[in-house]
Amino acid sequence: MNSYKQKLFLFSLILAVVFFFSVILIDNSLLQNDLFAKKKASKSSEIIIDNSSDKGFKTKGDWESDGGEGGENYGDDSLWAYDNKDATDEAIWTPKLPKDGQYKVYVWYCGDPNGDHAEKAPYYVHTGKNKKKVIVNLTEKEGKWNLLGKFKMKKKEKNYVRATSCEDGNVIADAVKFVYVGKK
Ligand SMILES: [Ca+2]
Repeated sequence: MNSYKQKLFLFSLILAVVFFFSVILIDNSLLQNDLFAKKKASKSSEIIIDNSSDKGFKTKGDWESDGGEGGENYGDDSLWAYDNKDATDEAIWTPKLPKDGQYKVYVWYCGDPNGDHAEKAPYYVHTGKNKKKVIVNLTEKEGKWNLLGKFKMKKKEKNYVRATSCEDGNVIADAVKFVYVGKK
């Protein structure tokens, strides 16, 4: 082997070794992240219900998909209902709660590229026979979890979040999250 071939061989060998260890390191870190995510999810008892994929979601009246064009959607898309003073369109997110206790409830909604979303969108949190109305400004804080409040819930009772159309602008139905935060 002449010196050029030796150098080429050595160089290839080093590349192969570096590549081999990179693959192992990346694989291991993905595995760690996956394990961490699973551990975190089970510890916090978090339930997410999205319009596009989950059984706990249903609508009444007229809702249309934005096809993901609003941007900042949770999952593939969001639904929207035209402004309508009769509040005849409803979206309902019903969780299957693991246990009785306090839950923080969050809502996620997509972006507002046409500037026609409601600033005073009504979301109602129903807990058994009680109901709390929370007004949400859908023209800001899009594409993230926004807290509606902390609520005491019993798993045997009917607990759900309901959004209705309103005359202030378009209302969005995207995702809702329930996070168990303790017994009291
Ligand atoms: Ca969605």
